[in-house]
Amino acid sequence: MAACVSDGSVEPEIKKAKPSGNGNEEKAEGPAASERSTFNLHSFRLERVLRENVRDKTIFLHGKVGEDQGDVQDAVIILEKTPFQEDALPQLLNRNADLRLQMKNDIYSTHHLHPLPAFNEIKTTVVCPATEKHIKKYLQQEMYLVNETADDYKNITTPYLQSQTFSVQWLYNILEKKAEVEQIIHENPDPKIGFILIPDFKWNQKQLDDLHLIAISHFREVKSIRDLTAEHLPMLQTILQEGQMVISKRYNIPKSQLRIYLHYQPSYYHLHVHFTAVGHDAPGSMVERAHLLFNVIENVQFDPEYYQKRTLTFALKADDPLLHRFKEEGRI
Ligand code: DD3
Repeated sequence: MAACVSDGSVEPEIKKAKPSGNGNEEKAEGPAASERSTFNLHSFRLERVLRENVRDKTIFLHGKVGEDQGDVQDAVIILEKTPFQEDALPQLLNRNADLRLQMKNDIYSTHHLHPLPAFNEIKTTVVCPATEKHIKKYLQQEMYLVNETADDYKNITTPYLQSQTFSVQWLYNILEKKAEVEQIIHENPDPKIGFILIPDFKWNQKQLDDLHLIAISHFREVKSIRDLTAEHLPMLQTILQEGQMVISKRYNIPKSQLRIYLHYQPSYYHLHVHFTAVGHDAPGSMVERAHLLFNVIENVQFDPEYYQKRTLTFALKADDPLLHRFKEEGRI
């Protein structure tokens, strides 16, 4: 059995936690069978902290799993403290709440509140087995801006992308209904202009403030905005209009409060569009990465070869192989 997956046979049958009532009754309960993790945290041995962000309250860890089974694999674990949920406040402020005084001075005092486990969730994302690329992706590094001309794209970026194997299996699993089926918010099944709208897993879907959905095109031939031409306009317009409509209906967020954009460079080379709440600073909404879908459509209408001709600017990490290629070519 792979080190990344547990056999699930060790834990006894346990009941589902119900975070309701006074919040004190679920102490002895655990997760439902369907919620039991397929990843063994106890077999994870921490190697190093890749990155930590005190503001986001996230930490990115690299470690090994399966050392006891002689089947060692790398794993990346991302831990993130979750936002407060208004409907859980009664449980947090419960009269039996465990509140410990830290300091008192005049009218001011500070305390430590120890909520029940069910109200003290940590969002945990696991990549296992993780490749060297995954590990590097999360390493804190210096960034460099690159102005990629049309020639650079042809002579530097394209050969680099062709030499790499960027797996988008997880994304094909979504398109082929092999994973996250119950997460799908909307689908237009047309193979040319259709797409699937699904919550990005960075969003825990518990508050709308940090709404983040992704539209993944059924069409597989567009790697990034560099490939977009007039023939893709129907697809782009469908994603924009249907995405806005579905989100306004389901989440009651008007299109004027959605930031709808594509990344260049993207983190995976299959056309996808981000839909985020305009008040939320989603990672990757900086000027050197985000391209608003509305503007992308207009640019292609203005010139069908806009994205083949224009210089596009983006940031790369110090040890990104693509940055090294730009340096070798004397472009940085
Ligand atoms: C990814 C970008 C990609 C590591 C990490 C994330 N939303 C996903 C697999 C399934 C998903 C996503 C790659 C990977 Cl932490 C490597 O993101 C995903 N499912 N962003 C959803 N719904």
